[in-house]
Amino acid sequence: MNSRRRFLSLSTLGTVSGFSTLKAFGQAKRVDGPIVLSTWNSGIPANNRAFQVLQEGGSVLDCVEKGVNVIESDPNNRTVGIGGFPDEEGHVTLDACIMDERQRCGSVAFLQHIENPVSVARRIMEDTKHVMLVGEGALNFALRNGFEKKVLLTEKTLTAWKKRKAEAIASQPEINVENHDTIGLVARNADGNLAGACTTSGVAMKLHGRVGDSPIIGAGLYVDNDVGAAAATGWGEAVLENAGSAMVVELMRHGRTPQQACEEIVNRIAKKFENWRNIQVGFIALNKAGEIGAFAIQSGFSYAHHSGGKNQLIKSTSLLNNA
Ligand code: SD4
Repeated sequence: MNSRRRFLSLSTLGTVSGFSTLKAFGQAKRVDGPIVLSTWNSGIPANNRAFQVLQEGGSVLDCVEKGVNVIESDPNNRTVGIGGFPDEEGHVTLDACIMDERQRCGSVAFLQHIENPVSVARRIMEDTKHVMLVGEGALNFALRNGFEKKVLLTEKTLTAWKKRKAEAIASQPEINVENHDTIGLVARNADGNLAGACTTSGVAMKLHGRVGDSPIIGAGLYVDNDVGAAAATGWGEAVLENAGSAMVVELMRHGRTPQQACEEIVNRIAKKFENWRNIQVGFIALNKAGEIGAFAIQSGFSYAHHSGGKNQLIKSTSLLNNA
């Protein structure tokens, strides 16, 4: 089926499940072909891998998983997987989730010793009747399913952690780009199907046991194959309080473009979160038609967009202009 006919048939399907798909995409500027969209500078290598998976015939679920795996396995990334910054007690604890075009989702939180938490989340989604496992239960599940137990704290990260500990720097809202690298990645394959993944070690120096927005379906990530997908980065508490990613998708369902939806939810967070001027929160969004959007509270948020054969790093617009 050519892509135009494929898109039309998907739109028709959308009308079966409700009025909103046509309403949302009647005006949309349709973009053909696979699209991968992800957060921050590390989105570039993640997108490259994700796109390669699609080219090799992988599913859109494989694409989002393998894309973020690259960043989880990069010891130089301080906010995801191996090399991730520890909590205030010195433990690296990871949060991740994944969601596919069939509305299935999997999630892990407060998981230690496993390099690729998003792959554990996928196994939970595919091999159990549950969505989310946490802590020791998640670790035991991973070990039972062949994941290797690893030391995630690298020498470099340990040195940085000791310095912060000595300076008594507790977890605090961080707005600098160097402190954010959580990867949220959403994709649409050539058939028009959507999936997403999100993975992080969370905010540095968090309380032991703290879980952020990233593994929470609807907060750090949300995918609705009739509508679109969104992912969040930044101060997770503000995203959690506003069910951020689900709200972005819901606004797209009701006709907002991805850009309008991201802007509206960032504005809502700014209105409701008292300390909003001192935090960063950013969203990326992709709709079924292939349009994208991104918006953040602070300047400095970047995202990577792979479409039409090009993988580009783009500076997001923001509510505050404090570059
Ligand atoms: C969290 N949202 O744990 C994550 C942190 C993050 O870029 O996105 N950093 O709150």
